[in-house]
Amino acid sequence: MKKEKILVIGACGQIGVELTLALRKIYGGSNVVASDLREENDLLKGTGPYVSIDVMNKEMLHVQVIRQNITQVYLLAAILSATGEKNPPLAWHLNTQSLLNVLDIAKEEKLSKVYWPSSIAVFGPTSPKENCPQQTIIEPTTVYGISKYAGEFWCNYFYHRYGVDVRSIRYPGLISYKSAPGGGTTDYAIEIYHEAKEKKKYTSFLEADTKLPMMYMPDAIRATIELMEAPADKLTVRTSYNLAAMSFSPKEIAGSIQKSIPEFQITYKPDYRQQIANSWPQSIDDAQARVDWGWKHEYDLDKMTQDMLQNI
Ligand code: VAH
Repeated sequence: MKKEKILVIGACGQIGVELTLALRKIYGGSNVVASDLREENDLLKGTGPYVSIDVMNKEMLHVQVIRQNITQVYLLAAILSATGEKNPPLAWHLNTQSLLNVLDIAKEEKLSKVYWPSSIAVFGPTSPKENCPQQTIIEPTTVYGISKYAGEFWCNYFYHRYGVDVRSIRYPGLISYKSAPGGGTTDYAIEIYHEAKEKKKYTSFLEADTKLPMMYMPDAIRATIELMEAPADKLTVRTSYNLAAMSFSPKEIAGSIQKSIPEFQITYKPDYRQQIANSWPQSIDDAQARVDWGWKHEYDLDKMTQDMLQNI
């Protein structure tokens, strides 16, 4: 069997840092090439090869895939929901063209697998708010959601038309402490832990009762690897899998923090991100992921809060 050599594009982002470290533990540091436009993240230094790649330069990317004998690509580079609304054409172009560049190269070089994250941001105000199903009315109202939903169809197309084994997960909001968040609407759920420890207070840019689907990064990393290691014939979804762990509001995460920091105070000052959050479901039905590849989350809100406050 050909030795796997993985290229992670966007390796210095919120997901990329932890996913690169997890993949290096499994495949060996030298077999996971980390790449980004940014400076190498300190946590990655000394754990494996790093190369600066612009995923929008298809020719340069293609040369690197050949030169490094890459067999799998994880494409994590994207402009997220809040940042995307500040420059919709750029967000659409980067989020879709980067995927098409990778899928084309995967087809030409017969790569063994590709991973590309989608998001629950594909759902819009006409999708069911509670237990939003894998297949339902999907009318995204952010350019991030539009680009992710379009990308899901490209993944499905390249799988069925060209046999490219590309796999995808609709991540909920992801919370982590090892690397900075990337300009999303759910970033409040990361900021709140840092400010609770440093200042014992936080002003939320979402209203108190804004309930959203969320997940702790260790669960998201494990889900990604479990999906990529699942037998191809078990997978019935080639657009992108719904994935869920928990749902909570700013008021509820504040309550969880107050169990450890009783003096912590939260106030609310909603901004433009409130409208984005209002367009998304409050909870997700991930039954298909649980059936197809045995997905099961491990972190609930209080278990995540304890781990976050211990490690920040
Ligand atoms: C965002 N963190 O807020 C991302 C995520 C479900 C939201 O995709 O844009």
